[in-house]
Amino acid sequence: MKIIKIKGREIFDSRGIPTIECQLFLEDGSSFYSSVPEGLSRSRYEAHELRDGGKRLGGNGVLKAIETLEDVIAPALLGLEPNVIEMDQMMLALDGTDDKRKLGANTLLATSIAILRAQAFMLQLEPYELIANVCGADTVTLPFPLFNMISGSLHANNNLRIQEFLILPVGTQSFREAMEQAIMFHRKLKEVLLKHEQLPATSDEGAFAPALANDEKALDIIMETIELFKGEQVFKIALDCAASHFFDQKNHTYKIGRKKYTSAQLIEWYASLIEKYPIYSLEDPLDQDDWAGWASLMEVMADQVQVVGDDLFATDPARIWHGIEHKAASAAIIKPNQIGTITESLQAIQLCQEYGLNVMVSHRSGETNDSFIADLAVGTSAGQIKAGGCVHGERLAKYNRLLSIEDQLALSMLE
Ligand code: 2PG
Ligand code: MG
Repeated sequence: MKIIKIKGREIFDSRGIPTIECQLFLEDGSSFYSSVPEGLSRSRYEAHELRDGGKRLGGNGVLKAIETLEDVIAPALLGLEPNVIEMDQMMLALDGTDDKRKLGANTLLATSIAILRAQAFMLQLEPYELIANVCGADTVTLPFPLFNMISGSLHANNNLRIQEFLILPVGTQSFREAMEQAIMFHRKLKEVLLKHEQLPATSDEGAFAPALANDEKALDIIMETIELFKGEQVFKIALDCAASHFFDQKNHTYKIGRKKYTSAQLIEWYASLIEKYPIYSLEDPLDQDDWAGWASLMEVMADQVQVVGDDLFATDPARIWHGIEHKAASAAIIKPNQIGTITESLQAIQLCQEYGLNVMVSHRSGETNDSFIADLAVGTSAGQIKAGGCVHGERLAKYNRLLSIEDQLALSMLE
């Protein structure tokens, strides 16, 4: 079944910032939608995003990207059967740059996801099943979810330097059970925050954004909530430090409150947090270029916590490879819009899996209702996913898609 039309549309993401929606039509009249997210705390190494610039919508318009989609990409794909791997290669060749600056990672990813959906439909597969096929996998597993509960730093403009305080409902037997525990945690946390005279305002990611004095205070509030589940459910904590955003390039120091830390001092601070709180995972504990710092952090704490590279790797197989060679991390965040195509995201995941790095598929702070990352996490058996807090439709779109996939898989086991 051939592609007969590809249309782009400017829509708005969860923050009211323009983004691309792609609609791809097959000759039988069916059509497939996709839309793409945008991060706020971005890595320097992310692929280029096409934005209009100028005055309209604060320069964030994506009309140029849509023109590119319809006038440059579509003509190359029309009349062909959807095939995501082949078409990603064609688009990469059309772009021809090392950072996607010609066609834009946002344009490429929107097209790539719509092609995947059309191809899956043609083969009567779910998107996650097609991803598993492409990866040569016979089985798939649901990812373990990490739920964002408190936002700080760039995501909340408060005094917290750590960007995300996430919880993991450990020992849960299904995705649904994990989700239910997280929902209850969110409700209890709201009560605890109110008790501490904090407004229960939420951040873009659907986590709370309280005006707390410092990071330890946020951890104490999380611990107070964990205590309320004693005897019923155990929770662990994960932190996304997003340290590149409090790293001072000039002085090569990390700034937390009024204090300045060297890499070694910051590692000591993390070690003290790990000793005091049940921390399972540390994401971006150091700057995206501080490879030596990452390697020494790994030496000190790799057997105590998962060390996750997000800004460090930017979903780029070349940077992940560098990380593997230098033993810089034990896990990688995968955000397809950091790199631009599904094929490259799959390459990044496979590289991690081959060399023993854990994989955590992730949303962005600016999201749409597109739930592609849920299918990506299942189809690749990624192991972990983070898609924000327990409120806001664009976050729940991913979690709800996982609930639906979990049901489908349970049914297919019964057949
Ligand atoms: C992160 C992400 C998602 P952003 O740093 O992990 O939580 O934030 O999308 O703003 O880069
Ligand atoms: Mg991150």
